[in-house]
Amino acid sequence: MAITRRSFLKGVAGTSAASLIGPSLLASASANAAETEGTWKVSGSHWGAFRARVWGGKVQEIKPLELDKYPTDMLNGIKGIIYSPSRVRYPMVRLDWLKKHKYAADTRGNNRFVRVTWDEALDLFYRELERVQKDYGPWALHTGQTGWRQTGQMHSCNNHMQRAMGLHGYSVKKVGDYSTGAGQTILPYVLGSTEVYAQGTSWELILENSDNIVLWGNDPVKNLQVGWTCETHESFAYLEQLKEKVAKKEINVISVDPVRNKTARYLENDLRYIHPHTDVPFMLGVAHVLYNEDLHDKDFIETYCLGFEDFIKYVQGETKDRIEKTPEWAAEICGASAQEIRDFARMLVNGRTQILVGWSIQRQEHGEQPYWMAAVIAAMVGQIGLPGGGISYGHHYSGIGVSSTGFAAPGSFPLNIDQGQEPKHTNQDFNGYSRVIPVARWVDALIEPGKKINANGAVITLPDTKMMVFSGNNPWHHHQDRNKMKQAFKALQTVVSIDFAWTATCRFSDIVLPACTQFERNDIDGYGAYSGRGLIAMHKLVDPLFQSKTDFDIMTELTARWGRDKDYTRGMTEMEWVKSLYDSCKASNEGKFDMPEFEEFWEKGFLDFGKGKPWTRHAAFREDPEINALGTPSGFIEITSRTIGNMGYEHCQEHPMWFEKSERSHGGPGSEKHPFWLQSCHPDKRLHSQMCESEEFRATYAVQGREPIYLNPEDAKKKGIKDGDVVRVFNDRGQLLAGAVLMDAYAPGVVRIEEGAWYGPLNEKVGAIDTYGDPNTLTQDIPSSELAQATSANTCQVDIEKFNGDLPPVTAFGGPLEVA
Ligand SMILES: Nc1nc2c(c(=O)[nH]1)N[C@H]1C(S)=C(S)[C@@H](COP(=O)(O)OP(=O)(O)OC[C@H]3O[C@@H](n4cnc5c(=O)[nH]c(N)nc54)[C@H](O)[C@@H]3O)O[C@H]1N2
Ligand SMILES: Nc1nc2c(c(=O)[nH]1)N[C@H]1C(S)=C(S)[C@@H](COP(=O)(O)OP(=O)(O)OC[C@H]3O[C@@H](n4cnc5c(=O)[nH]c(N)nc54)[C@H](O)[C@@H]3O)O[C@H]1N2
Ligand SMILES: [Mo]
Repeated sequence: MAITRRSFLKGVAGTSAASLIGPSLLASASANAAETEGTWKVSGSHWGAFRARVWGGKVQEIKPLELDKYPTDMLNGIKGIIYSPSRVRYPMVRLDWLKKHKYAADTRGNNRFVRVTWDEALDLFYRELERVQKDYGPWALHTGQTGWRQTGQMHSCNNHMQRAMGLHGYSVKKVGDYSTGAGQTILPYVLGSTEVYAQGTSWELILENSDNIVLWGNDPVKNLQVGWTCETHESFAYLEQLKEKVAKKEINVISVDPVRNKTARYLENDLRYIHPHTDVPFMLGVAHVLYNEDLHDKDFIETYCLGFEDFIKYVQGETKDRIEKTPEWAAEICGASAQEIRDFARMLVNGRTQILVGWSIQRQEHGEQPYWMAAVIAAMVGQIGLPGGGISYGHHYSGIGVSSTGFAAPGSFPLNIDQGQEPKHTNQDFNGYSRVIPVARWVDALIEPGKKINANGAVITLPDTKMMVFSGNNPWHHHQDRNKMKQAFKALQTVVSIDFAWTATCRFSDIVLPACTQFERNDIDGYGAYSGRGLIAMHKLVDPLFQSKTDFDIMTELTARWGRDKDYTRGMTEMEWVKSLYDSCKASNEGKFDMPEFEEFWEKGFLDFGKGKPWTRHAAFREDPEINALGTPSGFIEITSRTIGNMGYEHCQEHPMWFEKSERSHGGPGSEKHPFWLQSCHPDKRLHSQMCESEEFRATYAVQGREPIYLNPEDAKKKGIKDGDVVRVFNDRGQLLAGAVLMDAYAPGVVRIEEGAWYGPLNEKVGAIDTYGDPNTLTQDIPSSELAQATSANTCQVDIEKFNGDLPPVTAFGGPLEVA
């Protein structure tokens, strides 16, 4: 998708011309002037380790560290983060909140802010913390949202905020996350651990032993570009070998996906297309074939599993629905033919088969079911615990599958207050409200405080939130249904955001504090989240820009307001903390890994411990299921779970089942009115909303300055839409503008807008069009089920039309409207 810089700039509003051609272009201009001058410094990031050339107080150039053989092109977006016109420059307070009475919640989001001094901003923040604790109590303050803070263990910013808040008083927290909410809740009942965050069978063993690999809703080539700590990209060496083996027909790879995704396009492997959200019917059809053709591993089920008999009655149509889950039944729903379902089932047992499941299919209504059902299929195949066989729920994430060296990574700045300390306010009376709530239910709490909901066997009472504090997360990207959020935010009295980018969350806040980026502070990070490949010294590249400060400095100054700054810092400076994290890490690896003194490490920039030893997941359990019992109630794989059955829920019962969705494409509910399924997969050229503010990098993929929507050329033709057109995407929840990109990789009826696109509402009113293209303008804010209460972002139907009106400018970028 080529797009000229001019037409890209045309779409951008809310920034002055100077800031547009501003720092990032200026930086590259001076780079030309001095191509070799300056100092090279090592640092690391979610996008990998790199060296940066710093000259004239500016970052001029970034190149991957030589250890990284498969760097992501997102490294090209980093400079644009530092020098973005969307940087938070000064402490800002919302005008109406400051000047009007009753917090002026009705105009929250109008983006009109006044500049204040650091002292004024922190005094206001402290005043509000005091007021909320005194007038209400700990239940009225919610500090629980977490997210993808930039890398670095010392400056892990959410920890800084939590520790500072903890020194003041108690507050409401969350359980679970947006990534794997449904998966991490169901799998402990089935396989005894969350599985999603567990190390998986090593790629070497998969390449050596697998005859078939199923990529189930899984796009590792796209998603392994980033890691939770500094990413090594070692997985890509294995994906490269896999590509060769696919070409030589040594391994049969099959993607089960409504989209020919980036991985399938890279590996050039087969695609088993199924309609969105119909994995469970497809899998039930497969189970029917395995059982009725006597292909399932009876010994494995007998030795390692519990509750197969009850489940198979459901498959055979002997339970209350009386429906036999034949391939013909499944074909009606999932769009694969009965023959294709039979072939797929027979393929699974033809040699060694490794099933690799992605996370998107559990970020949907009833997201627990495909996860449970995939485990049941793997159990029926009977290869769990064998190298190159069985099931994994993580091989697309943070280098899972790259063998571990056993290196113990450094710890972080403490999230909690130190032992023996107490907060200023010791009140722990939560007034009958729950002090921990499922992460994705906080907006429901704003709308229906006091409501009781079921969650994983417990009853939760949603608190009556008055104040929220956000740091290192962007809820106006990560949460669903913007118009519902706009309505809900009227219940809040005070919202505080600490960020370096003026995100939509800042726009909808009252007090905004400018943090600096990770490139403006010193830190230390593990290299390879699961492989334990080494250690990275994150050297500060430049001083904090504008009036920004490290989160550490911000919270030091805040806690000083109630005399607890020494407790917060333990009397240590930034570099003393970095060194102490290194020294504890050195101590815990004593005798195993040779680590030099801190100064030598810091000078060198990184430590490399090489490769780990190959390993097979679930092998110990397979070897001896009594001694190495799983963490499930029975110790076995629970195909039927009495514990879940006893909870008595409607949408998650005693074994995996097919439940119709509230919205579904291809003839499903809601598809007559809104025919297209909107998937909001993770972005290829961002980390969620991070890097969207990187102007030149965004221009490489934006269409007329808007976020792309990917759709099938035939669908586009029917709608009179051409490649490069601006389109309006809408449903009953909202509307947005996006730029059409036509691709055969998308099946008819399937469209994608990547999550993390910045929300740019035309104004603060409910229903206002989003001018840039945040998919969460359209998504549903409903729970997966009573079990996990997890986000269901992918259950979403929309319609599309060519936009023929006057194009409104993009309002997402460029910071607040500064009112004097
Ligand atoms: N529709 C839809 N929505 C989704 C998803 C989806 O698939 N579809 N996926 C969900 C998933 S899996 C996830 S993990 C979430 C991600 O949601 P988030 O983690 O909230 O997303 P990020 O964009 O990474 O937001 C991080 C924010 O922290 C700020 N930040 C980073 N480092 C620092 C720091 O050091 N200090 C301070 N003060 N601020 C910092 C960044 O500028 C950014 O604004 O989104 C969820 N939302
Ligand atoms: N580049 C990049 N990588 C990332 C991230 C990022 O922001 N950018 N974020 C990281 C984070 S926090 C997370 S949680 C992970 C997310 O990892 P995932 O949730 O696994 O990733 P997605 O890209 O959302 O979806 C993966 C695949 O699932 C398919 N899919 C979606 N719905 C269905 C369905 O109903 N059935 C089937 N069979 N397939 C379906 C999609 O078409 C896509 O090919 O990625 C991580 N990696
Ligand atoms: Mo995630």
